[in-house]
Parts: sequence; structure tokens; C-alpha cells
Amino acid sequence: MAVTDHLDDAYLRQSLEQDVRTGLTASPKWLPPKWFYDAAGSELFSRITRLVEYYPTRRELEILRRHAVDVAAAGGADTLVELGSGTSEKTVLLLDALAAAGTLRTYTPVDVDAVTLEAAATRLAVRYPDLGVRPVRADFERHLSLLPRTGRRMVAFLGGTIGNLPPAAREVFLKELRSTLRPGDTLLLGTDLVKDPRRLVAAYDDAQGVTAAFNRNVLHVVNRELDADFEPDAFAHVALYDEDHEWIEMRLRATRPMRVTIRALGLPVSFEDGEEMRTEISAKFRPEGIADELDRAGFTVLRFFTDTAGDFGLTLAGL
Ligand code: AVJ
Repeated sequence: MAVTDHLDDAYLRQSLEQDVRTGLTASPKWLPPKWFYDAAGSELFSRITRLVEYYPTRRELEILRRHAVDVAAAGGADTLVELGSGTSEKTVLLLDALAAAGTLRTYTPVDVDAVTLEAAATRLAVRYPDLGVRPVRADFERHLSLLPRTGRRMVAFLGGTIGNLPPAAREVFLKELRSTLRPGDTLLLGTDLVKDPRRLVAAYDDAQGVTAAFNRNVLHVVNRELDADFEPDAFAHVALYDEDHEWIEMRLRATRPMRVTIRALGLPVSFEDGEEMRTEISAKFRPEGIADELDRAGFTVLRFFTDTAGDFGLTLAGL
């Protein structure tokens, strides 16, 4: 399967270097969640989606099972572009509905991890022999303008991944996405919703420690790619809910004082005992907040769907 690759090694390397230098010299330290997703991290995330505590994937599937037909009918798309497609597990429901509606021609999954992208694209090409599957390896924050320009498009951004962007970056992202779309195109946006903080924290701090391993994976990635000497097991996994910002924060806490060297950057980094480094925010939304943000970016909400428990939201927006 031919993958259109906008992430050549030099580009990836340069953005990782820049992110690591910026994040690890900041106070407090941070690393962007994008770097969780190498092949091992994508596999760990896939295990997270099957944990009892991690409800978002199951809830979004429930919504798609019930409403994919409505989404397909309202969207009328011939091209489905999926940002952060991962294993494309949920996409099958959308593809079935769009295929049944008779409009669908092309599916373009977009992801940063080549292995995951290739596997998902091949699997879907086999399942839908009449569908043009055109995988694109790209960073959805940087390469929106390079996505397919033809046909009537539905851009799906599922799973709540938009919540990984802080509010200002969300605004930029939504405005840029809006500017690549034309009348008739739609956005299908998955968002986790505000709920009991205990359930939120449990979803990001599971009993089996899969999320902890996922969190520490970013250190393995930096070790491998930038010849660093982090001891991932010397960092404790932290998940907390920030009530003011209404987001989950994942952090890695140094369990003792440490000196780490990022050899490829010639960068020494010290951690104090107990020092915490932020590795992810995962924002939780309210329906009116979603409509507001979409509105400000020039979208209009066509439909809002939720599951029976009201845990997760799926919004279909037009221009
Ligand atoms: C894939 C970004 C939607 O924020 O819930 C899961 C990633 N992090 N557990 C999320 C994640 C920790 C996930 N997204």
C-alpha cells in the first residue's frame, strides 16, 4: 500500500529535537503527547481502549453504532478524511454507513505512525475492494493544507484527540481546518465530556498500569531517537483532573534526583526528587463549549450526538 509521506525522517527528527529542547528546558518541564505514538506506543494505546476504566472508545463506538447512518446521510460525503486514524477500528462503522448511502469513493487515513497507518489501510482496502484507500502520513497540526482537495469531504477527528491541544492551539487548528474546507464539506468531531472526576482519573490511571506504560513510552522514544539516557522506571505515572481548566493532565514524576543527558542535543537535564513533567492534557468538553469553539472557527453545528450515559460527544458540523 503506497503511503503519501509528509513526515520524512529529517522533518520528524527536527520537530522532535525542537519539542524536546523546548519542553525540557522549560519550567515546569513538558513533552508533547504526539511522541507517544511510535509502534509500541500505538499498541499500548490500543490496549488502553480495551480497559474497563477507559470508557471513551466504547462510548464513541456506541454513538457511531446508533448514528452512523444519520451522520452519513447528513454529510453525504464521497471522501472521508480521518485525522489521527490509528487502527481505524471505529471507522468501519462510518465507512459502512457512507458506503450504504452510496456516496463514498475514497478514504484517506492520516496518522504519524507509519506501521499503524499501513496496517490499517491494508486491512480496509481488503474489506472495501471498491474504495480508494489513500493513506497519508502527516502531522494534523502542520499538514492540513496537503490533504485531499477534491470531492465532497467529511473530515473525521474522533476519539477526543482534539482535547490534547490546549485551547489556543485548538482555535488555530479549527480555523485552519475550516479554511481548507468548502461548502458541503463537514467535520465529525469526537469529544470526551465533563463528568465525575473520579471516573476521569480512573480512565487515565488504570489498575493494570497500561496507561502508566504508555506515559513512560515517551521516554523510550526520546532515548532511542535522541540517544538519551532516561530511566523510564524511575518516573512515576501521574494522572490528575484540573477542575479549573476541565482537563486531565498526565505527568511523569521523578522518584529521585536525576541527571539525564540528551546526547543528540548535547543537553543535560536535571530532575529534582518529586519533580513533575507534563506529558499530556486531555480536555473534557461541555456541549455548549464545543458549539462555541466551532462557531468561532466558522463552523455551524448540524447535529450533536451522545451515548446513553452522556459520557462522550460526537458533533457533525458544516460551514
Ligand atoms: C487518543 C488522545 C484520545 O486523550 O484520552 C489515553 C490518549 N492518553 N490515555 C486521550 C490517552 C492516556 C487519548 N487520545
